[in-house]
Amino acid sequence: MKTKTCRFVRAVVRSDDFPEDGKPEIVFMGRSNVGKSSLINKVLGRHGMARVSKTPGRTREVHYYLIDEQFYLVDLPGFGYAKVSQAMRRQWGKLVEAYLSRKTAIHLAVHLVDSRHDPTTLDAMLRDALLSRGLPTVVALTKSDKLSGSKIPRAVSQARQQLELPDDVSVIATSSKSGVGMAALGRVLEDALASNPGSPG
Ligand SMILES: Nc1nc2c(ncn2[C@@H]2O[C@H](COP(=O)(O)OP(=O)(O)OP(=O)(O)O)[C@@H](O)[C@H]2O)c(=O)[nH]1
Ligand SMILES: [Mg+2]
Repeated sequence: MKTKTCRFVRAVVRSDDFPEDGKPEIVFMGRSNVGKSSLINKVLGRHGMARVSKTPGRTREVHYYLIDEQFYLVDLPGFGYAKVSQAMRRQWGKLVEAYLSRKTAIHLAVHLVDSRHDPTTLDAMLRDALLSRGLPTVVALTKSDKLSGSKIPRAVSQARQQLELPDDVSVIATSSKSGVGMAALGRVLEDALASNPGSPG
């Protein structure tokens, strides 16, 4: 997607610290190390904007990037990293719960799933959390550069089946390395920004 300016504005650790300026938000969610920060950078065309981790489970805060002074891209901390303590898991759950409850601001949730692996129980829980709130959702299969071409369509239909996605949720194969899927994802983001959250179409 074409953007002019992009800046990091806030790292939220407390549920009462989310921006309340009414600007639209597009949130990137998925398990730790799935490629959230990389995808944000790639879709913005800004290398190094969102921090890409060398060790998984790094991003512990909700990171807000303000794009063209108009809308936020939100990098949510990843779930499912084994080395995180129970207490941190609970804290993560609370923060995500509080984040998702602010329905009106969220125009789109991008749910990232690794294209090489089956969705996990946590992915199913995230899908439930998004769909039960009626949040517009798109599933991005990440790291598709690691699959041979013929395996990509299969991964897309498998993810759709295994996550039992309704027809209005698209599944897009992406790669932050090769750029595959960025045009399609960019279009979904632009459409979401142009729509009112909660209203069909
Ligand atoms: N081959 C390949 N590697 C990728 C791709 N996207 C991300 N990676 C790698 O996967 C690792 C994790 O990427 P991040 O973007 O930091 O993932 P994240 O989901 O933000 O991770 P956390 O913030 O720790 O939850 C890094 O080593 C990236 O270089 C991709 O499309 N292709
Ligand atoms: Mg990250």
